[in-house]
Amino acid sequence: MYPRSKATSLKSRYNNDVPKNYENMAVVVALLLSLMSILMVTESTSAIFSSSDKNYMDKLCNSVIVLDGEKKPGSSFSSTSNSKYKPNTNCTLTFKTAQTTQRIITTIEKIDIADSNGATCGDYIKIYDGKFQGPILNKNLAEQCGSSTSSHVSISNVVVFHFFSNGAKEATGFKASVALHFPLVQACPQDLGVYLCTNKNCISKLLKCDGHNHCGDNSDEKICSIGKK
Ligand SMILES: [Ca+2]
Repeated sequence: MYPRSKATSLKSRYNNDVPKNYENMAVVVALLLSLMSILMVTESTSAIFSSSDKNYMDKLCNSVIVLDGEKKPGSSFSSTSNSKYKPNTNCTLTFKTAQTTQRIITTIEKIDIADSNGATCGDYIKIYDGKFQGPILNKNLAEQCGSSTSSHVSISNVVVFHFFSNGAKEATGFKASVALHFPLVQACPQDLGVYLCTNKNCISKLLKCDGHNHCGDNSDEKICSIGKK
């Protein structure tokens, strides 16, 4: 038998240890739960953005896609999933910002549209600012067919891509990206979840290092950690 003082001390240690163990377990469970939630968020975020590689304009004709700072701050798409676009295509794809103060950066990342003859494009991609057949964002005709890439920032909060091909020559088409630009976010600080491009466009940090030129000058894809594009 232990002396009373020692027994009391053991008992008191036992009594103290039990809640501590539960406390520790609770901390571990809380950590596991928060880790799971982080993993789930990461997974759903990457799911949103990896799916952008599967966006094809010929499957999205007449769609309207809303860009939202938290859920969908940008996207990218190709003209077609086929090796060449089809003749006689007449297709529009509209992007709108969730908030009217936001603007849209449009970037033609790659372009191979056949059937151009100097300033005349048989097939073309036109980008309208505001509404279909409104002001043209990519005004330079050379940027609407042929092989010149380009980037523009909208004046309104709506852009409409219009892809047209006639019945003659076809080619591989184009790859484009769009990104929300936040002109009202002062200095575009990273701690607000945004990224200041070299060309001063302010995009969501989520669009950095995902393999698509969202800034327009590709600065969001230039300094990336190993293993990322
Ligand atoms: Ca990007």
